[in-house]
Amino acid sequence: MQIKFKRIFLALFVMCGLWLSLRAEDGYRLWLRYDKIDNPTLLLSYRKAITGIQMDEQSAIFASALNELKTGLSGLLDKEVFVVAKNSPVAGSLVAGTPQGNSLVASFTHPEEMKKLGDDGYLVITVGSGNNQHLLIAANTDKGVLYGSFHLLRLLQTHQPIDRLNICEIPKIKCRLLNHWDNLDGSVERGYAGTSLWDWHKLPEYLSPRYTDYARANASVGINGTVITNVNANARALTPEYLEKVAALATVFRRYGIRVFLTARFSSPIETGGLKTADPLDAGVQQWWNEKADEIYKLIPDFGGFLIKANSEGQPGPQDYGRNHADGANMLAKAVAPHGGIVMWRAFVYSHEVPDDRAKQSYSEFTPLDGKFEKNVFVQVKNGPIDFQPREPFHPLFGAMPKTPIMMEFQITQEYLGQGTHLVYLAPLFKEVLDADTYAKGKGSEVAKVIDGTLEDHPLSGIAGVANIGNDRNWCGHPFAQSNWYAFGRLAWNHQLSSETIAGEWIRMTFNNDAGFIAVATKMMMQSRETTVNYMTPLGLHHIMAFEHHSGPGPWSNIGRADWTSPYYHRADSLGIGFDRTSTGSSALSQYAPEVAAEWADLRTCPEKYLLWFHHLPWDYKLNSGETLWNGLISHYYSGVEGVRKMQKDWESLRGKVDVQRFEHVEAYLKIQEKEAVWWRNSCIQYFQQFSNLPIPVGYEKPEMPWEYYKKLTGRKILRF
Ligand code: GCV
Repeated sequence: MQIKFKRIFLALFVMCGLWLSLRAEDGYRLWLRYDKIDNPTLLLSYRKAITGIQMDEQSAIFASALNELKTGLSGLLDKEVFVVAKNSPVAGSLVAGTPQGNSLVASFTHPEEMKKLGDDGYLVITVGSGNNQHLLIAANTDKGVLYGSFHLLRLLQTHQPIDRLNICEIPKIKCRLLNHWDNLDGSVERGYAGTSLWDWHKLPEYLSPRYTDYARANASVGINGTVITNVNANARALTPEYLEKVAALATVFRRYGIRVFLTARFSSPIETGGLKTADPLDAGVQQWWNEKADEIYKLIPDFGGFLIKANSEGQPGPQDYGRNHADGANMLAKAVAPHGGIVMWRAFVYSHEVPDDRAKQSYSEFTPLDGKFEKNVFVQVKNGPIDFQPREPFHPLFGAMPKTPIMMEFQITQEYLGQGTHLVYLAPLFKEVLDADTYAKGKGSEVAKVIDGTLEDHPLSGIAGVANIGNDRNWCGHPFAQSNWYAFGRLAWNHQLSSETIAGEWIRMTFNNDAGFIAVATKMMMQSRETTVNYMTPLGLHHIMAFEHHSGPGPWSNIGRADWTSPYYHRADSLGIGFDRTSTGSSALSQYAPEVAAEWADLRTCPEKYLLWFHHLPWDYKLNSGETLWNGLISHYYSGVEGVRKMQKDWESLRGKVDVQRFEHVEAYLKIQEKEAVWWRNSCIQYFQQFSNLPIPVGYEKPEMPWEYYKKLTGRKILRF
């Protein structure tokens, strides 16, 4: 086993001056800004500590790490940081021997111990003693070194001490992927930050510098794969013309340890291959996919594999030929297996022709297939059983397919959470799901353990986030939406990190290290998701947004197939509101482990956040607060609006502590958010009032307009392409 590392060594100190930057910023640099450290004492100590970089080898990924260190350190320290030696025998001997003063490196210099770091893990440690101390970044692979380099830079960016480092990082999940819902025409399905980053028109010849910056940002949080095309796939993406373009992108991403994946349209053999069928059991079809895989791997030797949406929302799939999901997935899996590829087969399936509760259908279709998939197949499951709602209980498939590696699918883009203009920090949503106990193997069987593979000892483990990235100058539209990209990556690496820790890191790197600023901005972020749930879908309500665009309220939306309408989900009537999923209703609860089902079925133990998800309750039902359900619903909606107003005040208190450009950007968006929170509140409570026939309690501000007025608003409608 070869050990590769990079070494930064201590040297002289140089004086410096204070330089606080409040220059206008457009957000392009994300959390990798590397402005000069504005704390003079700290700057001096860092400058004293770090003078040069020594490395033992060269590869494309090493060059990326070196570049990042050079750019980052010279920006943060405001001085040139030299690479003083390459192929350093000194550095080599440090790792090969047992360096003094650090127990971690002592244990990890043993090859067997070093193996535990795997392909992506790394050490960032202080070795030696007295005047002969060094910072060492050690890993088994150049990718590990790259991740370690970003870690070291993060320490500096967030003003952490670096004198006695003892860091060992090993990611908990192996495949950490972004899923782009980007179409070949440049549009992005559910994208709110401009059009697609991928400029198909100019590829493969022109490689925009943004591709490198995108890869840097991903690598900085450990994301190691990207599916660059929409799950509602276009067969043309797999034609030679497009594969050449994909290969060009892959050359950029490879330098940052990122593998490229593509979505596969199941009917491709017919649409672009000229075959008569796409039946997965047909030998000609199988051969077509095998040859397609060979062709792709010739161009992209480290191609990751395919993501497939099949027999879902009108997409073609194996069921069109009387076959099942395993038949379809296995055909593709066999095609990529010889090349080391994987298949991610989505479990997001439901049909309005099936009379059963939509929340149950995916479990019903997939659990009988457990154990029937090839070894290189993941079943990719959305976090909840419906569709990326502001709050959902965890999907019942987590823990229900022990023989199959299950990949998590989160949505980073805010389709149902205010889209491009609402400040909603999603780490608390991600954590709520990851930390939920499935009881699949008794207490302590959290969703996180299902997906990191430890619950069932799966060698494959994966997590995907539907990207919120576009070609807007600041990448994600809302300046705070960048935090969701960041948080997804950090949790994919280590799902045990807290939402607060991640928010703190992101704020320090994206804005500044001022303690007062961090405290206020963290509070805003931490409360934002609950605030949004309150003004959109409190107490377990779900899927009551406008049918056409999902951006505004639409509890009245009642067009098209039943399972796309709001009344299907809220079931409000004169007797009460909510979806009965207990044994007296759809019995969806029976799909969970008995402990979970019992807790949620019993009104005394069901958390109120899931109340109307699982129960249809009378308007005068008594909540824990002592209020009636009707009054409680109203107080949640009003507190949601108040929460946004509080965010506005908090942000106002930060005026002058952040550059004007980003300050005003956020200020303007908070104004929109407040307006839309009022829109949600007024329309939902008045709409439901028709059923409850109860008054809005005194003391609350009166809705300005009747719900029919709000019904006519189209929201920030973005056409679905
Ligand atoms: C990519 C929801 C979204 C669709 C999305 C689909 C899916 O229905 O509204 O835009 O399609 O989920 O995840 O496949």
